Amino acid sequence: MDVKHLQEAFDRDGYVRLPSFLSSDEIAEAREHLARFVRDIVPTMPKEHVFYEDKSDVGTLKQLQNMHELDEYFGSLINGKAKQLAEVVLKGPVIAENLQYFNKCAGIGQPTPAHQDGYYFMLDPCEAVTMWLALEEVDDENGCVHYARGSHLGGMLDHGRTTTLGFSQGLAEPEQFVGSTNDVAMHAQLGDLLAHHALTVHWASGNNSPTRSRQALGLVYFSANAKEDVVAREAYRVKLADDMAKAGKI
Ligand SMILES: O=C(O)CCC(=O)C(=O)O
Repeated sequence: MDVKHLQEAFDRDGYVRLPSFLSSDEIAEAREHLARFVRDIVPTMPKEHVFYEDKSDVGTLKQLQNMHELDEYFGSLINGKAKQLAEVVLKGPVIAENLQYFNKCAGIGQPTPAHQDGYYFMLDPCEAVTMWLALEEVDDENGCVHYARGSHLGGMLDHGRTTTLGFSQGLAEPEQFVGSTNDVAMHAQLGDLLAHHALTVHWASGNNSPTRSRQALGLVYFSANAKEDVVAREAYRVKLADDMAKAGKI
């Protein structure tokens, strides 16, 4: 790992890309554990941690939260070399906060609204990194992530409620980033890792492929320096779960 190069790129662009962070054998292993997790653990999870495009169809699973707390394999994944990378780009000790699954099902996977993760995290200072590990090939057709290069330098931006399950907050004015000269489409091969700062604006289109899914794992690390507004986060979590249940989405 070229520490200096990674830190410079992360500080300048707000993200880094690590090709082949996991080998194809390691990704095959992760996918086997994912299938086991979906079969054995998902049915026991709180409904606000499991999102489907259509909740009456278990084949449309789109997102899972906090997988590391429920399973040894995912617990060791979040505490392995990805955590070391988080300590490099954030330049200090980190706390492993969340391991998520992101899928966009073939043909029906919805767009991810433009947002900054820090808006959800409620940290002071806003020092955190999210990693996005491709479990398969990802491109424009199946909805790759886009980053707005350098957007982390502009501070926290206004957000508002969206109707997208799993991404309840979106930028109030995404137009200044989407399609701009700093809009970078992050095509990825299986095993590639993208890592972005909590202030980096990012989004994704829907999955327009009739046959290919778009699966990834998200690993979130907070800097040990960052203080969480635990009360505000919990109040938001409770309100959101209530809103989603009332809307019949979970
Ligand atoms: O997978 C996506 O579409 C978005 C993921 C995301 O927002 C994140 O990793 O922070």
